[in-house]
Amino acid sequence: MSAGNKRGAFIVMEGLDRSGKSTQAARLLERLQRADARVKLLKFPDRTTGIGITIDSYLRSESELDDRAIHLLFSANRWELASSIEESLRAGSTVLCDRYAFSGIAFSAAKGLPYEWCRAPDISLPAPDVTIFLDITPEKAKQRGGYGEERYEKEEMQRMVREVFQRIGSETSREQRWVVVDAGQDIDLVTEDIWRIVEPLVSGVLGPVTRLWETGSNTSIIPS
Ligand code: DGP
Repeated sequence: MSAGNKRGAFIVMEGLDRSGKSTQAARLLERLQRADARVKLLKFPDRTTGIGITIDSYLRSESELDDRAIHLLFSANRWELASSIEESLRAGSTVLCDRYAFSGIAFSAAKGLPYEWCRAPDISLPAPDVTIFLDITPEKAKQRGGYGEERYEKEEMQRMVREVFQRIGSETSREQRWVVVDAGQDIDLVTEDIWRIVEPLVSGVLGPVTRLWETGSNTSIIPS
């Protein structure tokens, strides 16, 4: 990270189940480390916290919960880590996040909950500087190993999730960039496409951390 008043970049990766997100996040982490960036990799849901353990049990179909209740728990799981994300960014670390609030909207709206209601609990979370959407057809994703092990890994569900992701992308502001990468192509080409997007951010970002979907002030969620 070069001097000046730059902070770390906040990079989010989103996509359907089996889109290759976790593999690409691991590759990107390694590359950022090789580029000498201080970097923190997070994954949502974070299944290690108290809330995360409840989410994990729900995803494995070991417990049942009302659709709205589980939606709010996914959001609370992000809020649990919001101030530590902001602190890391301010301290100059790049934060790389495997899934974020966009998954929150996509998966719950795909179940039939109203889009605006789904977005509401995540308003004011730290906003990514770029969101990389790994786009793959549900047909192609299904052909990859492991599909079908968890609650949402069904082709029809994934088709609706993809449609909501496309709506989110079309509504994302220019400042909060949404970049689509073809995740159906060769794995190394996906890695290269991602690196081209991320490389300019490795040296840090000017300006404060912004908030998701806020219309008013950019007040920090942690005291300065
Ligand atoms: P992963 O660990 O990336 O395989 O994600 C687990 C599953 O949880 C996956 O099917 C996507 C889904 N998911 C992730 N975040 C959210 C969320 O905020 N809300 C809902 N309803 N589902 C989510």
